[in-house]
Amino acid sequence: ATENTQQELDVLVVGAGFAGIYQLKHLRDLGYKALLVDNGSEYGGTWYWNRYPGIRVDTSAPQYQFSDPDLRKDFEFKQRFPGGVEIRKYLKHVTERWDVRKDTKFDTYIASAAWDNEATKWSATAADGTTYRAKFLVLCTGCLVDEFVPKWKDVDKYTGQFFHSSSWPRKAPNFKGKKVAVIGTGASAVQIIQELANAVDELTVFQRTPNTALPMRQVDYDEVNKPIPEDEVRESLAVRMKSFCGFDFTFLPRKCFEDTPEKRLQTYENLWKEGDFKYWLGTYIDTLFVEEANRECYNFWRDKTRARIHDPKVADLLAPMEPAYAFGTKRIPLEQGYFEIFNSPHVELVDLKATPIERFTEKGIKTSAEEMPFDIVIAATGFDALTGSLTRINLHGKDGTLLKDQWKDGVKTYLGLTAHNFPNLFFQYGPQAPSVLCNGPTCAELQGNWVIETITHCRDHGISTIEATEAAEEEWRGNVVQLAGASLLMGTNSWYVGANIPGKLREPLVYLGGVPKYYENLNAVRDHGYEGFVLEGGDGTRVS
Ligand code: NA7
Repeated sequence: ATENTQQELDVLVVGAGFAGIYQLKHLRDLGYKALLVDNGSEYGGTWYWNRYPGIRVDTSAPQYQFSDPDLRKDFEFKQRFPGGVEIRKYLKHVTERWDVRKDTKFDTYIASAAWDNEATKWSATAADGTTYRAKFLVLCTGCLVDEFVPKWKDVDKYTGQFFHSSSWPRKAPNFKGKKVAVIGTGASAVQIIQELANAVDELTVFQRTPNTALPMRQVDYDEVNKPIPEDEVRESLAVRMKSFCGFDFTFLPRKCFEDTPEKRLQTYENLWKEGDFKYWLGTYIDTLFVEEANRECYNFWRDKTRARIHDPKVADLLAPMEPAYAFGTKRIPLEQGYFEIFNSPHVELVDLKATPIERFTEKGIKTSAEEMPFDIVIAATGFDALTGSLTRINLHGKDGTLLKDQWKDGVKTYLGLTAHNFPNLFFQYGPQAPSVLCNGPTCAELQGNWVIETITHCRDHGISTIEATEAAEEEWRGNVVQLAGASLLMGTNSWYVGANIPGKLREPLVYLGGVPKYYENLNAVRDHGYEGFVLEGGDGTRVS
């Protein structure tokens, strides 16, 4: 074991998913001494940890990749929406091509990091005692990482198998002949339920809030359905900074009621047929902002979905006549035959609003209505999204304050990338950025390029520290709050507003101005000499 060893670096990058891999490759190309560390034992981040059956990306393959055309010369996705195994293969290919392994250290959890005022460096300590001293710390720690398992009474007394969707046992459980429960109906649950429905004897799904899952429209690429040709892929990647959520499509340039009812119906039908997130993020521009427009969108979804469910009582739970919340204000899962599963006699849907879980028992779950035995219980109950992976690290700022304490009365960031009191620290996919409303690779590159440019600006101008001002943070937070307040998002209990974690402050955690506006903001800050930051030279003199 290494004990108290020390490594001097220009940049320490934490987290070996898309964002971290991109950072390492490009920082190294510019001559920085950079190291990438990760708690896991391989590349992948989310795709390393999440191993449940059916795991798949809800973004189509041409969009879910880096833009570097060289990477496509000898790699081709086999499905429109690739599964976890294929994504890990892709990342293996990328990391080999970019030759990043020699500067990556796995099985390394950074539990704490502190800013050293004198040395103007970060000092990060791994669980094994190694200290990394780096001029810059870049956290690419993901936005859906810190697992949330509700504190059910007596869960420790349950003797069957129990695990969170994101901690799927590496030795896959045998589901044959088993009675299995899935708690939750978010994107993870949908994918798990679709796989387990055919593998288990009996499946019980515990639903608290209905989702509004949309048809994925998967395509297996083969001789008939050929993969998208390279020139089209290039074109589609070229437009993603112009799309609200970083895809090759965006909201329609018109409002819902600007179309006649006939035209609207046709528009909905077309989007519906295309699959992907188009019915959510490629529809009328006012859908997430205006109640009546939102309701139109919900009604079409509801009618399409109810037609797939045989029992009207089950349909009332899965796709109620009155929406449980505004359409699209919770992350919409993409599905493949999800709703039909509930027509099977061996699948049961439990409505947790009517019959909540009271406690666990030795054999299973006791709701207010009955006790139900299970061999396996899966909690697909989500994550402490956006802030969890940052606040769980003991990050000490300039004055020693922990980031989690600094944020206890509300998250404050500048540009969703930096925080006052934390010089030379950048975080990606964090709060107050497009993050979960941005295609992952798009934002890995967008934010990643900006961070790399900024670090390079400092190097080229003899700047040793760059720190956001409190005023800039206030203004950015105001901006985030205002944008979210104009939308329907704040009215829904979702992890976009921190409402899924008991005790977590309810506040907008996502920047709702869209990718193009965000991109503009980042560029403007750079072009105006890093407005909103204090930059200091090596001798402590203020550069700007
Ligand atoms: P999500 O989207 O947070 O879904 C969690 C689900 O678990 C959701 O249906 C919740 O219902 C449910 N939940 C949470 N707490 C409870 C309790 N206490 N009792 C019953 N049900 C509960 O997480 P996912 O893992 O599905 O998806 C996360 C992201 O990963 C996804 O967006 C993709 O980007 C990949 P609720 O709606 O809160 O009533």
